[in-house]
Order: sequence, then structure tokens, then C-alpha cells
Amino acid sequence: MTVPEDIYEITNPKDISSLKRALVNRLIYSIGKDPVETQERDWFFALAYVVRDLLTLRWMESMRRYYLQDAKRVYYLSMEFLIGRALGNSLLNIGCYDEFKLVLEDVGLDLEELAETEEEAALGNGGLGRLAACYLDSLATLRLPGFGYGIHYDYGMFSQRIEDGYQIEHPENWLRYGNPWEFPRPDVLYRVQFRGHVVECPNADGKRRYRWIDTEDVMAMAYDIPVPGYGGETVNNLRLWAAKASRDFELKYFNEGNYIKAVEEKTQSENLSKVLYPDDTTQMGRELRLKQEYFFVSASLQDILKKFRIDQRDFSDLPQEVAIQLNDTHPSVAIPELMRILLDEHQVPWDDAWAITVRTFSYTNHTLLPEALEVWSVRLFEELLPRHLQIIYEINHRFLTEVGERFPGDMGLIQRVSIIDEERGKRVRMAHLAIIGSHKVNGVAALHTRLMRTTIFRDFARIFPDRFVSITNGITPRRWLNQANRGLAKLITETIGPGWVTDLERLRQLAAMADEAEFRARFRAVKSANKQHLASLIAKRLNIGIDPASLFDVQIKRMHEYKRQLLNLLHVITRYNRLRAGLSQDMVPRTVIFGGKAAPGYHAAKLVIKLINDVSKVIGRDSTVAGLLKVVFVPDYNVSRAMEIMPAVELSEQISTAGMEASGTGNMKMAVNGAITIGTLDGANIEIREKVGEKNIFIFGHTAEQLDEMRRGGYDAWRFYYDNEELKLALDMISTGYFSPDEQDRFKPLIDSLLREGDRFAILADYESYIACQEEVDRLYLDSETWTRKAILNVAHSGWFSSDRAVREYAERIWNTPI
Ligand code: B1H
Repeated sequence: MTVPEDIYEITNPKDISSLKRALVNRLIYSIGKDPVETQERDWFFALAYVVRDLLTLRWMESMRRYYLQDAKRVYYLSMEFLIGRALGNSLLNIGCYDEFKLVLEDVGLDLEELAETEEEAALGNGGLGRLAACYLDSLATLRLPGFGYGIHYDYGMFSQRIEDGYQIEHPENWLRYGNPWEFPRPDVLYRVQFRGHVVECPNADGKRRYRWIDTEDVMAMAYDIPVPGYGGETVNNLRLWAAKASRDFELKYFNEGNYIKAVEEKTQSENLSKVLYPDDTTQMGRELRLKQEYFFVSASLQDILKKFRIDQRDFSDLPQEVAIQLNDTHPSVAIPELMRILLDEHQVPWDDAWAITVRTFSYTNHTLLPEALEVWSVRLFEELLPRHLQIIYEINHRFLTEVGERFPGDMGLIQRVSIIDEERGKRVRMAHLAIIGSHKVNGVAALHTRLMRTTIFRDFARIFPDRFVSITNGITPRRWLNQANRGLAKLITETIGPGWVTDLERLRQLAAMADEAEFRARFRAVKSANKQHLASLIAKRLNIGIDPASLFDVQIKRMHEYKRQLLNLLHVITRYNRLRAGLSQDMVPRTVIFGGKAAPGYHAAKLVIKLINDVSKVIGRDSTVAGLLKVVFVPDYNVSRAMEIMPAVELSEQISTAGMEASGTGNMKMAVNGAITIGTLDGANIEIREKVGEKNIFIFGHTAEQLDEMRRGGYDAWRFYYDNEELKLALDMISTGYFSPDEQDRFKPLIDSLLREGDRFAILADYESYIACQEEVDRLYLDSETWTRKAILNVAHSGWFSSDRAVREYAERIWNTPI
């Protein structure tokens, strides 16, 4: 049916009075509140519904367009989508921000304030989840038919409170008041099987056929969240699955007359999508996690194949019509699942099924850290997914046979590349499965990809030389510059026009402006206003006063040993000692800001949070350094906090142990917001240096190769300790309770890990050059014109880090859906 245009409530989204009517209508008819007695949250929901309505029309148009174009679809499968708040982003993307601001003023409300009432969708841990959200934004902006699939967690990332300096985790019930952006789709429901067993039954044609029976099933119900591209033309979809009990349980127990038991079991199976695992870059190997993985993969594949109209089409067309990107190995059970569907449900011969599968899937690796690589015990796999284990064995058998033929006599090779790790009690190595079952495997920065090919996946790079590619991560300029930093966005637009929002390389035109004193002054004024704004937020929320004129030195990211927040603290303590020794000449007043969550079971990381807070307390109470040094830990770092902090950063701390941070993306956000990086030659820092120029970045520390060599020669932690008096002093202060007089050996475990347990993250080895580099930072900051010039050049040369560039590369080099 066709809908007459004049029936739409808002015919012109620039027409303030029709927007206002729509808003009040939503308030009355959707929320059920009288406008004369309405709370801020009601207005937020009313507004969100109006915006969603505007998105929905465009969303339907986009879907129709894709259908008519019969375009190849891209599906991004991810356990995490760290979306953040949606209101401001949606308004800016559809170009109605100012209009709605006026409408709200009309009813006595402030849009920015109202936006704060939105609960953020924190369905992710950190970089990996935020990357997925940035890529959805770029897919829509580039008008690509790209769809996210993930899990509709009831509880996303925990919220962090700090009590007595310690992290306390609190569950974050983000759906408490409902999610105004999502459409529940009770009619989009798929059955997902677990457990049971496999039987072999001969087919009519005499071929063997396998059936997976007597399973315990859970239903997956869809929730759709619209994803608006910039300009508002295209709106794509993120589909998240929630677990619903299947009716089987109920019938079984009801028949036995056990009503309570039936309801209990129902709750149990619905627990599957209850909570996000908060274990960034570590694998926990828990049964529920594997269930979550298969649950959303199974539902997504059923949905993808339904849209492909599987019953009317030839499977061999699948790779021309569909590309599926696996965001790390978390969804890699999709590979045996597609095989199972093709083999068991559609009787496709193995070789054909395998060719289709490999051409359809591609896999992004996000880390080389051994503790993050997913492995599942064969026993658990067999229990939960017996048919998949069989298929994995068959994939492995065929693969190893081929390898044996190509590299005869190399038994070590066979063992090393096998999907099954036989050494530590038989485990399924998901990365091996993902590599073997994908036509492309990508790393997320140049160094990361190189190390992937030469270290952990060296054997695979030999077997599949063309399979490994590098696609450096990117960030969306819509959220991270246009929305988060309105002041800088305005200055940029006034200078080079608005085109940069969808073509970030245009920022290069700012390079020439770096030499103009007037532009530098305006740029400095923007940064200064952003710093003042952050200072006022910190004053309001934490009751801490910081000096907006001091250098804002910022490390915000997950708490992890490899990210080396402890190295940053060693600099802070050294600086403190120098100031107290009266060495304050040439030293710039600094505010050192930390923010980040630690995995709840990660004791070392949690202890570092406590140390930051203890150091902050001691320094804060010492009047001799007042106005010269301050340490602030910002609690509950999340996407919203990031958007507040990024614009105010002057010094971006990217100080991971070389070779350990796959890419980093906060580094890009800060550079494009006019911060200067202090960092190691790690992850995307290397490419940031390449783009912004080595004169405009502070690089220190050992390279990955140097560390490797040092380790092979035997790493002598004590030598660094005895050779550097300032380092020795800082370490002794920590380990002897200078910052924790109430519990003197509180931090001894941290120091032991450095001195007695080999300093896995080379903090001691990099201390000296870090301190020297920080001295250079001070020198440069004293010359504010030169500092500003370099900061502008950082903005001007960060255009390449747009997620639009990254997504284009995926489209061209992996998905074969060029733009
Ligand atoms: C990254 C993860 C990750 N790498 C396991 N790996 C997780 C692994 O809950 N889990 O099981 C969660 C997350 N996350 C990050 O990905 C890298 O450390 C960053 O360097 C990188 O920028 C980011 C995006 O590629």
C-alpha cells in the first residue's frame, strides 16, 4: 500500500510549530502526562519519541531503497555495541538540533540539560564495543546497507562508584524507565537450541544425515534500534536479541502440575541475556558466556538467511549477497553454525558449504594478549553444542590434512595450527576456527597486523598468505568532534566550511591556519572554554577545584596493567618529589586526570585505582604543591564522560607497553580534539605520529622489538631500580606506605609485580625516557604559541582516523561492496 504524504504528522522538520505540536502530542498520548505537571524525564521521553518518529520514516525509506537496489548486505556481529546516549547524536545527524532547541525553550526547557536525563546504552566494555558503534554510524553515513547484530542486555557495563578510594561496582539498570529508541519485535522470534544429542539417520538418497535432537531451547526476540547516518537520508538498523523462555518448559511442568517450577525455569532461561561480561581483554571461559555467543549468533544467522530468502535462492549466491564481519572471535561459532544449517538443514554437500562459508565470513582480531584469546573446553562445547563440536572436528581434520600435504613432515606445525589445543586438557581455539573459516582476517592497526602475522598467527600467515590485511581503526567525527566539541566544530566550520563532518580529511586545510596568530588565539580560546567547562563539571559533581589554566594531562581508558596507569603515577610521584625539593622552576602547573573501570575480578587493576586515589589525597593535602600539581580520578568513566572530557584534553596519555595495545581509539579522539599525544610506539600511535609529524607528538620508550630483545637477554628489573634514584624513591614510597599510612603494605603487590615478578609490562624499562619526555612537555607548554600550533596540526592531520575511511576500506578490501 502507498501512504499519502499529507497524513504524516511532521511534514517539514524545520517547521517549529509542527515540531512543538508533535512533542506535546507525544507527551499526552504516548507518555500519558498532562503538560502542566510534567517532569523532565517525561519531556525527554516525549522528545525521544518525536525524534524516533522522524527516524522511522527515513528508516523505512532506506530499507525500501536497499530492497530495490538488491544491494549486498553487510552484517556486523558483535557481543558489544557501546552506543552511549542517542538524543544529541540523532538530532545533529538529522539536522534538527537547533529547531528542537527552540521548541524546548518555548516550553521552558534546556535541550542540553534534558539530554542528560537519558540513560546511556553501555552495551560494551571499551574500545571494541565503541568501535562497533562508530562503524554503525559510518555505515549509515556512507549509505551502506550495514546492520549490527548483538545482545539486548538488561544490564550493560556496571556503573563505578568510588568509596574510600576503592572501586565499587553497581548494576546499571539502563532499561528501568524503558528505552525510547527501540522497537520491540515480539513477532521476530527464533528458536535457539542447546544441549541434546546428535543422531545419524540415512537419507532417502542413502547419504548420511545428522540431526540434533532432544535439545533445550531458548527463544530469541528482536529489538530494533534505528541508526541514523549524518544528513538524515539513511537510517540503518541495529538488531539486539533478548532471551525469552520457550514454551516447552512450561508445558512439561504444567502437565506435571508444577506451576512454580515452570516459572522458575522460565526465568532461568531468560537470564541468558541478562548481563554483559565486564572483562575487557580477558577471557573468563564461563558457560553462560558461550551460551550468549551461540544464542545471538544462531538468531542472527536465522534472520540473515530469512532475509536472503533462503527457500527461493541458490546458496552459492550467498557470498555475493551477504558479508558477515565477526567482531573478534566472540561470534565465531557462526562458522560451524552456518555449516550446520547448510549441511543438516539444506543438504548442501560439504565442499560447497565450506566454500560458501569461507567467502561469507571475515574476522577482525583485536588483541594479541594471550589472556584474551578465546578458548573453550571441549567438554563444555560438547555439552552445549554437540553438533557444532562434530563440525569443528571435521573442519579441523580437513584443514590439517591439507596442511599435512602442503607441508609434509612438519608435525609441530600441525599441532600449532590445530583448532584443538591438546596440551592443556583439550580446548577449542576460537581464533584458529575464525581464521580458517574466513576469507579475510584483519588487524586493527599496522603494527598490530604485522605482529599478528609474525608472532601469534605466524603459521597461518604462511598457510594463507593473502588472508591477513590491516585496517587501522577509526572514530566517527559526528559524535567525537561535531557533537562533543561544539566550540571547535564551529570554529572549524567557520574556517573551512561544513564539509569536514562527512569528509574529515578536509581538516588538512587547517594546517595553513596554524601559522596565523589570530587563528591560534581563537583555537586557544575554544580549548580554554572547554577546560573551564570540564573544571566546572568536576567542581559540581566531585566537589574538587581544578585550575583551568593548568595543563590538563589525561589518561582515560580501561584500567589494565598493559595500559600502564602505574607508569603515569610514577611520573606524578616523581614530579611531586621534585616540587617538594624546590625544583619548581620550568615546571608547569598540571592537573593529571584519570578515569577508567577495572574488571571486577582484576585485583591489580583495582589496586591501581586505589593508589591513584591515595596519591591524589596526599598531594591534595600538601600545601607546598598547591596550584602546581593536582590528581583527579573521575569516577564512572563511560561514553558520556568521554564526550565531556575529550574536548578539554591537552596532553593525551597513550603509554601502553609497545606491542600490547592493538590500536587504541581514545588516542584518535584526543588528537582530533586538539590534544598532543605523549605515547609509545604502539598501536595506532605509530600512525598518528606518521600523520601529524614527529615534531608534533611526544614519543618515548622502547619499541616492541627492543623489548623483545631485552627480554631474550634477561630482563633485570632491579638494575632499573638501583640505577635511578628518583625511580627508587617513588617505588619505595609506594611500597612502604607513604601514600597509605593506614595500611603500609597495601601497595606492595604492585611493586612486587615490578621488582620480583619480572615487570611484564616494562614499566621500569620505560620510566626514564617517560620522565625525560614529560620534561619536554613542560618546556613546550611554556611556549604557548608553539604548543597551540602543534595542537592545531594534530587536528589538521587527524582526518585519516575517521571511521568513514576505515569502513570504506572494509567495503573495498573485505566485503566487496565498494562505495
Ligand atoms: C580490545 C578486546 C576485548 N581488544 C575480550 N580485545 C573482551 C576482548 O569481554 N571480552 O571478552 C572484550 C574486549 N578489546 C580493544 O579493541 C583493544 O585493546 C584496543 O587496542 C582496540 O583499539 C579496540 C578496538 O579495536
